[in-house]
Amino acid sequence: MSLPIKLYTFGTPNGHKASIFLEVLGLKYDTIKVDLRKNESKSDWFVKLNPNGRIPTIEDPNFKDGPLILSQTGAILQYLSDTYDKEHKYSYPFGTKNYYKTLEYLIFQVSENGPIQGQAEHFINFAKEKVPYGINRYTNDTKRIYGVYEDILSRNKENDSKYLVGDRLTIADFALFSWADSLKHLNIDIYEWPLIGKWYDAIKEIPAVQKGLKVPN
Ligand SMILES: N[C@@H](CCC(=O)N[C@@H](CS)C(=O)NCC(=O)O)C(=O)O
Repeated sequence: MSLPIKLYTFGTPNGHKASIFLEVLGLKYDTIKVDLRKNESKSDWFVKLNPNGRIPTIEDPNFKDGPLILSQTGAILQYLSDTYDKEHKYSYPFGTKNYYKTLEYLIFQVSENGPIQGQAEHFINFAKEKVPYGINRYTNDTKRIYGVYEDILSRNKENDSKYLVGDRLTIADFALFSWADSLKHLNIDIYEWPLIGKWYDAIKEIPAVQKGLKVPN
C-alpha cells in the first residue's frame, strides 16, 4: 500500500499548482502548512528540504530509491505526471510531439508567466512605495503573456480551443490555472481574452480543482 505524499505549502498560486494536481490525480497526501506570513519558508527545518526556501515542496515516501524530496513546481508537476498518470489521462507518452509541447508550455508558465505576474502583484499590492514604472512594466508584460496563451488556444481549433495541448488537460494547463485565478488581485479581467476566459471557467468547475484551491486551509 502506498503512503501519503507530504505537501509543504501555503495558499498561493504556486502552492495551489501542486495541491490542484494532487487532487486531480486522486493521490493521497498530507498537507504541512508553511506560513509565509511568519517567514516559515526560510526556517532551518524547511530550508533543509528546499535550499531555495520557497513553497511548494513535496516528499514522496514511495519513490523507488527511498523518499524523494522535490521543489520547483515545474519539476513537481512533471514528476507527478510521469509517475502517477501512467494511463495518460492528463499527459502524453514520453517522446511524442504533444509531450514536448506540454513541456514547452510548462516551462513558459514557470519561467515567464509566474515570475512576471508575481512581480506585477508585488508592485501593485505589496511594494512599500508606489513605483509606476514597475507597475506598468510588469502589468503590461503579464497582459502580453495572456495574449500569447490566447494565441496558443486559438491554434488548437480542432479541439475547440479547450486545452493548451491536444485533446486533454495537462500540467501545462494546471500550471497556468492558479495564476489565471489570481489575475483578479491585479484587477485584470480574464475575459479580456475570450478563449482563456472560457478555458478558465471550464477548469474552475472541476471539483478536484476547487478542492485543491482550498489547500492548506
Ligand atoms: N520557482 C518556484 C517559485 C516558488 C515561489 O515563488 N513560491 C512563493 C509562493 S508563491 C514563496 O514561497 N514565497 C515565499 C518566500 O519567497 O519566502 C516554483 O515554481 O516552485
